[in-house]
Amino acid sequence: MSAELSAFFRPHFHRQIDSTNSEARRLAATDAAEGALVVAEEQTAGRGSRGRSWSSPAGNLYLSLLLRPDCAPAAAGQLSFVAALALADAVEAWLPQGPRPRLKWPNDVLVDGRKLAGILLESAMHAGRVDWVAVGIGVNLASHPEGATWPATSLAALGARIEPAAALATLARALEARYRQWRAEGFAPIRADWLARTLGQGETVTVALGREQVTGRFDDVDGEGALVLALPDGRRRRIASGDVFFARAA
Ligand code: BT5
Repeated sequence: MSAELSAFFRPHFHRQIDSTNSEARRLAATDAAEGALVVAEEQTAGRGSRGRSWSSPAGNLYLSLLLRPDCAPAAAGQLSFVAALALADAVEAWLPQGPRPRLKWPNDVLVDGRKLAGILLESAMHAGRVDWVAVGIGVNLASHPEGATWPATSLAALGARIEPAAALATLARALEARYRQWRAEGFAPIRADWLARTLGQGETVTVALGREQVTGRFDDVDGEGALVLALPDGRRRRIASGDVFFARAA
């Protein structure tokens, strides 16, 4: 695969790999610079969050971008909102008409209530600062799995045929633009644009946190990207990571 990419990116293309995030982690260990971009046509061990797997047959897009934002650890999670928003920008370009992409906290991209893309952020710290962040993104272009926990979709199923190289060019542009915006202006405009596209704000949601489940009204996302729930007893609870389910169908 080859794609037109700006000078910000140093691409590493693979026909097949275990996981682009694992490769980004290996590159980070060899002191690769920010902008290293691992792209694979197919993954044999694509990963979701919390040990889940990501279905990764050929025909879809799998990439991981290595960033070195030199920020405090608490700010690193903001990059998953940067990535989700960039994906939404790209999906708007791929689907100029019809259903709009919507964002589900923390970083799923849904179209028609179905999951089109997933994001996996991994990072390492050094001396109290963020050393590197790998932003892993999978986009279902040609196919999507049936029977996933959350119903899935693909651009093909939505009527758009986009080749991986063309999808990569669009998404890379959007990622670079949103990352530069975050660096220059901070989290506030990212958070505002993300909230404008989110699903379920003001509604009752249930968040699965490992063995515990919390139900409350989705009030806000705070300055660090945590979900803020208003609980039935009037307390507010801040949640840093978990899986959100809506009371009504999305
Ligand atoms: C995610 O996890 O949504 C993050 C996925 C990140 C994948 C990219 S691909 C490039 C890079 N390299 C990697 O190894 N990973 C990243 P999570 O929210 O945990 O969702 C995983 C769950 O979604 C699974 O348990 C399935 O139920 C479902 N699923 C698996 N494959 C899917 C797919 N292709 N499309 C939609 N849903 C899927």
